[in-house]
Amino acid sequence: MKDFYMPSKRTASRTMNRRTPIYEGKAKQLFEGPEPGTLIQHFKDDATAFNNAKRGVINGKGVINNRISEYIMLRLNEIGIPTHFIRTLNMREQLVKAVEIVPLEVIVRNVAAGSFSTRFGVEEGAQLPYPIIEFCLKSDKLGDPIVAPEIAIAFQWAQPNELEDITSMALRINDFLSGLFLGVGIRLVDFKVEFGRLYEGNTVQIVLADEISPDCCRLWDIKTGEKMDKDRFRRDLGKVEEAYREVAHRLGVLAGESEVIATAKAKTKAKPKTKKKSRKT
Ligand code: ADP
Ligand code: AIR
Ligand code: ASP
Repeated sequence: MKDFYMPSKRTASRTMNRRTPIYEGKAKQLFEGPEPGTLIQHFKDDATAFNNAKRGVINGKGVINNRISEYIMLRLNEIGIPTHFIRTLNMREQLVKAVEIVPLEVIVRNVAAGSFSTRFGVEEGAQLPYPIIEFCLKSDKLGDPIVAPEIAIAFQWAQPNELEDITSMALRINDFLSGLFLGVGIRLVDFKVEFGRLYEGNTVQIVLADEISPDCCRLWDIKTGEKMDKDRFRRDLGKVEEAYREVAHRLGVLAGESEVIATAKAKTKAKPKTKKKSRKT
């Protein structure tokens, strides 16, 4: 007998597809948020490197990056860095404030690695005398070329005062994250962040946007020097999923694979709610 209350397949799929997609990126998707000025950021397992030249999937990456980025954005907010993060919605999604992205990738380096080592012939692992900031134009087509601040200002990609705000925030983020990772036995080698303009009433403010996760940081184990980030994927080093999970585990945001599986099962079973100990710090 047909269950009268069961929605038909058509109705169910219509309900599930109601969100308006805004943008499909390489690692994330953006959907229209529930309130004006908000977006839903969906973290995928897709991985790309070298500006889309290499493609693959890192199983569970989206879940882990969602958690790590939430944790870091919240901690940064506590020390006065304004961010786009509002709240986590589910395992792969977070609600964020919609911003106008400044089209620059802001890279902070503590230790020579990656393209820096290649460009200047400096051995990977050489400690830099102080943190070095590089700006790259956000353009996959052009291969994210490095831009001098003068060029960014000349082409109005950013105003001089915005570059000042971005630089000082990037250095504060670096100080804070270096300490945070050091505390869990990880060396923060370098990272990439993105900033955006948040328009509220008559004001516009530069805020940290996008994500901070092993996709956009170089993280090396202090004791062994082992890489715990996307370089494992870029360089075919293997144990990619394990490395991402280990970072999450050390930060205390994911107990382990069992939690991902348990949460997924709990969702499908829809058991009556029981009081659980909060994991939030
Ligand atoms: P890509 O665009 O390089 O493929 P992603 O797959 O990570 O990168 O897609 C996420 C996109 O969303 C990025 O282009 C990023 O600049 C943009 N973005 C991140 N946070 C916000 C935000 N709060 N408002 C608007 N756009 C954002
Ligand atoms: N990055 C740059 N573009 C995209 C990303 N994710 C990050 C890398 C690395 C830092 O920026 O993950 O942490 C410097 O990268 P590179 O390749 O310029 O050495
Ligand atoms: N994020 C860029 C890409 O997806 C660069 C990189 O991570 O290597 O290709």
